This record gives sequence, C-alpha cells and structure tokens, in this order.
Amino acid sequence: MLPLLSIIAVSCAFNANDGAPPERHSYAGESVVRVKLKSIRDVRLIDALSIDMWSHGIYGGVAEYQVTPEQRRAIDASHLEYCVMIDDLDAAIAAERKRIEDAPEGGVADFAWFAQPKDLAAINARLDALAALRPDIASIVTVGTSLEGRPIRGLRISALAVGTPAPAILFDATQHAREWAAAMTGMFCADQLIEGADNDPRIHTLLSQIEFFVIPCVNPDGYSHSWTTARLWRKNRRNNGDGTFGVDLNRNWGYQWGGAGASSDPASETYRGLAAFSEPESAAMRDFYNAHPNIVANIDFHSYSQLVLAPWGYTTAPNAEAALFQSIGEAMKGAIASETGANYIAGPIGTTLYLASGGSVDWSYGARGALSWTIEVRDTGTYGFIIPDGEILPCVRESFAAALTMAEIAGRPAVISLDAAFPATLMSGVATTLAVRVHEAVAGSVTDRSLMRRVNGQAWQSTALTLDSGDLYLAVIPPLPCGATVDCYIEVALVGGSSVRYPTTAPSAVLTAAVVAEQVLAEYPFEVANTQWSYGIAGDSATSGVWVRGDPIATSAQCEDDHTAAAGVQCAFTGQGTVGGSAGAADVDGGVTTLLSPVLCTMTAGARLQYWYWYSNNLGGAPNLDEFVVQVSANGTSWTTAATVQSSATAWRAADIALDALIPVGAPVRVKFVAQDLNAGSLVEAAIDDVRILTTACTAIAGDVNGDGIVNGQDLSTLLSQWGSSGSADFDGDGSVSGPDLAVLLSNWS
Ligand code: 0X9
Ligand code: ZN
Repeated sequence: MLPLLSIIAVSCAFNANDGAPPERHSYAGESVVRVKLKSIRDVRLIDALSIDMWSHGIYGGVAEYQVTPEQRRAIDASHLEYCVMIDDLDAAIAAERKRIEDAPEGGVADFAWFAQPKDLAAINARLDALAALRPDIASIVTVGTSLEGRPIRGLRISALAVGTPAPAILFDATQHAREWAAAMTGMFCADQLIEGADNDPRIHTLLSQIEFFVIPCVNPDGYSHSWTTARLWRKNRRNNGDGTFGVDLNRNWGYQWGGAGASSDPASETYRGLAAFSEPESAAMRDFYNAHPNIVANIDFHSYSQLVLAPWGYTTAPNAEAALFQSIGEAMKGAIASETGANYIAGPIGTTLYLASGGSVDWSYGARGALSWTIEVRDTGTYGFIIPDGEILPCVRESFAAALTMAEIAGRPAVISLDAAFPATLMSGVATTLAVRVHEAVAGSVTDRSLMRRVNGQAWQSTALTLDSGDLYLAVIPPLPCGATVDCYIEVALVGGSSVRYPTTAPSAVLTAAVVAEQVLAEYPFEVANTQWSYGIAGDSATSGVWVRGDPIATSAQCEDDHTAAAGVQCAFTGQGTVGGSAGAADVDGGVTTLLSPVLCTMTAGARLQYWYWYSNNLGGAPNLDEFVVQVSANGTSWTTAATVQSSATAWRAADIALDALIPVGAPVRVKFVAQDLNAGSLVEAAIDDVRILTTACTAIAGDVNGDGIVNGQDLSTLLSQWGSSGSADFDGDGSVSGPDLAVLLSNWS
C-alpha cells in the first residue's frame, strides 16, 4: 500500500448534480431475506414477491431477495421458508454512510484507503495520484465518456514502454453501480501493481512482460447515482423514455446479445438495451479492446457471491477451452484460499450461476479470444452489496491474489493447462497419455511443445507433444517399471528463445507420480457359472426381481448389455424380463434381494474393491426412495456397508472402494450387493458386473537392490561393493555376497 498521504478527495467536476444535493431514494421498511428454494414453484413465487434479486437462486439452493414490507407479509403468509439477512435496509445504508462520513478525512496511509468504500471523486483522485507517483510505470488512460459525460478512466501499468510488443491484461470493475466492493478491488489491483513494482519479485517480473490496464469504474454515472441517490442502483443512467432508467451494461455487449438471461423490458434490472453496444460505456470498452489487440486476458470484477466464473454466460454448453478455463479458475480459487482462507467456487457462468447473455466476458472471449473471467467478490450474502468496512481489505487482497495468479498463467504468449489433474500414480509397464491444452494467445508465437520427464531423479528427457485437435495435445509418458518415481513438466518454446512451462516454475516445481503395479487378487466377470456365488439368500424378502446371472433383456429401467459388451454378455441382475416387457417387468418387489460372493481373496494392505453397477429406482409409484447397498465382511456373519447408492441412472457406473478401513489384513473378503424395494412400492432394477479386488503394490524383483523396479548397473555396482561381506545384495542370505547372488541379479537383468 502506497503512502499517498497527500491525496484527499476532491470534489467531482463531472457530477451532473452540482447544485442542491439530490434527494435520496428511500428503501423505508424494505429488507433483504434469504429464501430456501425447494422447487421451481418457490423460485417463481419469490420472483413475484420481491422487488429485486440480490443473488441468484436455483431450485435446491438459497438466494437473497430485496422485499417491501407488503411483500414480506405475503411471504410470511406463504409456505416459503426464509431468514432475514438485513431487517432494515434504510438503516443498513444509513449506517454505511455514517461509517464513510466518520472515516478520518484523507485517510490514505497504509491500507486505510481500503477501510471504507470510496466515491467516484476519490477513485479519480487516487488514479491521478498513482500516476503522479510513478510516472515511469503508470499513466492515466481514458477509455471514453459516459452517457452523462463522465470520463471512464483507468491506469496503464507496465515497465514496458508504450508500443513495446507484449501481451496485455485488462482488469475492469463496476459495470454494476452498487457493487462497491468491486470498485475497491479494481483500485487495489492498480495500487498493488504499482506498490510491488520494485520490491515484489512476482510483480516486478510481470510488469517487465505485460501491459496491465485497470479500469475500476466502467459505469461512472450509475456509480455516482448509487452514492448520491439510490444506493442499490445497478444499471447505467440511460433514460429509457418510458419513465424507467438504465441499461444493464453487462447485458449490452455484442456477443450473442439478446439471448437468454437478459431482458427486453426497460424496467428490468437486466435490461439489455435497444441494441448491442447501444450504450456509450460498453461501446467505449469495446473500442478500447479493439485499440489494444494485444489484450490476452481479462477479469471483470463484480459483487457478490464469491465466484470465479468463466465463459459462456449465454449458454450452459461448455466452450471449446473449458478445461483450460477450469484449471486456471481453480488456480485462482487456490490463490484466494491461501491469501485469506476464503472459499470461492470456480466454474462456467451458465452452469455455476445462471444464463446471462450480452456479458463482457462472453464478448471478450467469443469475439476477441481473450481468456476472460468474471469474479464475484465478497461476501456470500450476509451483507451482500453493503460490505462491512472490515471486509473490504481481505476482499480486495484475495481478489488481487487471484488476479496475480491469472496474470502469471494467462499473461503469456502461450498458456498451458492439463485437462485432468496429473495422476499421483501411474500403472507400470504401460504408457500414460496426458491431455494438455496449449492456448496460443499470440498467434504464431509457439515453436515447439514438449513433455519433459525424468525417472528416479536422473537426466531430463524430452518428447514432443502430438496435436489431437484444436488446442488439445497429447503427451505420452512411456512405460516405466514398478517402483519408479517420475517427474514431469510441459515446456512450450516461443519465438525468440524463451519458453512457457507448466508448472510455471518448472523444473523447481514438477509434477510427480509413483509408478505402481496392479495386482488382481480376485476377479469375476460373471461370464461362466460359479456356483459359489449366491443369487438370493436365506432371509431375503423380495417377491420378484431376485438376482440372476445371464444376458439381460432390457426394459426402460434394466440394462440390455452387460458392462463389457465386447468381452462377453453375462452379468448379475435383478430378475430376467421378457422381450418388449414393461418398465416394471421383473423388477425388485416386496423387499430385499441379495447377491452374495464367496470368499474372494485374503485381505492385503491397500486392496481395493472395484465393480460396475447399474441402478435405476426413479420410476414407479414411489420413485427415488430406495437405496442400493454394498457390504463387505471379514467373517461372513457381520457386514459393514461399503457403499450406498440412491441416485438413479440407466447406465453402467464404476465403483472403486478402498478396503483398508473395512477389512483387517489377513481376513477373508466377502461382498454382497443388496437391491431392495422397501416401504411404498417402486420400480427398482440393479445389475453388477466385473467385480475385482486389486492392490497397487510392486512385487519385489530379486536382484533389484535399490528397489527402483529395474535391475541394472546401479544394483550391480552395489553388489560388487559388498562382495565377500554381508549386505543388501546377499539375496540368498548366506552371510556373504558372492557368486550365487550375482547369478540371481544377472538372471533378472532388466
Ligand atoms: O448478472 C451479472 O451480470 C453478474 N452477476 S451480478 O450479481 N454481479 O450482477 C454475473 C455476470 C457473469 N458474466 C457474464 N454473464 N458475462
Ligand atoms: Zn455485477
């Protein structure tokens, strides 16, 4: 934080209301309630019984709504369950105003500037002061002019001279006026980038590579209005000509403008405007993007809900680089958690929040290819837009941590990510293929893409990635011996000789996996009869749908094929139906039916039970009430539940259960699968296939003195150094390393 003691708020030269103070909008008697949304009917009801939605609610969750006293009485009379977040909205707003008025004037030392929200004049004054403080790295940019004539201002921050070819990153905030915490976040980003320019090595490096633009208030008219007149103003200040004001700037951008989650009603808080980019504020931002084709990434800050949101907003369909977005989003979420411990959720807008078309990040990514996120900062609804003073600093700190992490990953000519987490273990003896995304932010900048690997700490080896499709490349780790440890990283070489790596700091940070072997202790694919398995046992109460083994005949609830259609046709399932039978044909009725295994193996440390299952219970008179239970036993008499399934699917699903906590080592392992139709009658169908018990331990190889899974020169030299005395190479245990030990080693030479 910079010691800008000389800055005090200056009066706002562009305030259209320079004369008499405007009359404040009264929220008298209004409150904010959090409503439990148990059905789609609840969502519709509360929409009708509220004046504004503060956060979005989906069926099954909770959301906050602003309500009048009449609406609250109607909610009281309804079946809706709610609790009160802000009982007296006017009082909460007045208390916030008083805190701001009482704050020490010009309190700008240390973090004090971030102790209270700041109005537009204070924001503009501070932008000027920051530029004046470090003219070598910071300069004012003016993006354009708002409808009411206010400049939309920000800072360019970089150690690079203007015009130097480099990727640019844009942080912008406050498209929505009332989201004051977002404006503070933008200001903190600017402040910290400048503050850390010389003394924070991460920031120093970033400023030498990237041109940053920070626009803390994209909607200055609305922002002013939220300070002077209506605290909860969201949109810009367009006079819609029908008595209503305001276009939602974040519904006015021109990518899929006019789609879902935006309103054509001028009175709506999500009014999209008459046309894409009809508003001077969004049009100015578009022009700014177009004037800076080097913008490769963006964060658009909003409040509230604690979300890191990626495109798309206009559809729930994933974008072509969804995996890349998710992995960078998760990195931001992690940076936030390590800064303050706060929990944010990372995901695409459409599936994490709601559909919202015409948003800035959809345009930024869709029309410009920039990796763009919306971050909804604090809180999760306790105070909502009226963020308590003490929460501003942690809020902006964690958001800046996310911004910095994003810049380090995405502010490069190429961006690397893995589709799935790097595996902790690899199977020995088989190649492992990793799906790697290489997003070329600056086209033509990449010369080479490779997987770097080293086994047991030896020399690094390189293999080229192969192109699959789009930005997806495949990296193949060749077969490795059991017991080995492999370190990997991805390296993308750039024109000019520099490179981008994943992890970014490789090889000081690497991706590490242990190579293990799968040992199957027991396996039953149900293809051949095994009379030791019991299909229904004494004490079962089902009157139909008892377990059988065979080739199932499908109904709309039961499978037609076993799991491994290629390797056979048989599985265990609950009751054989007839061709063309109804959904309820031979389903489980009247009670319990049990599929019981014989002793499958002796328990070994680390053993896992794997099987494929089919379970459907969402049809019939009382759907979704029953459960499928899997139990294991160490003695055949007492049983421990290893898994229960309530969710229904007409598909085979895999299960993988660690047995360590369930069965003591050395005990005989038995398993049973229990399908049941209890209480009210419903339609239950289950099937089981490919039951296996396995471990992932390496078998010791005789002669492998250092236990790295390979018998090679290292083992030989250890053996020779122990020649004639006792030691780890005394395989036959005769007290002396000698000829017979050497013979063992050579016979197992890898
Ligand atoms: O609805 C919005 O515009 C944002 N939420 S807010 O509560 N701050 O209004 C979410 C925006 C998601 N981003 C896009 N749809 N582009
Ligand atoms: Zn917003």
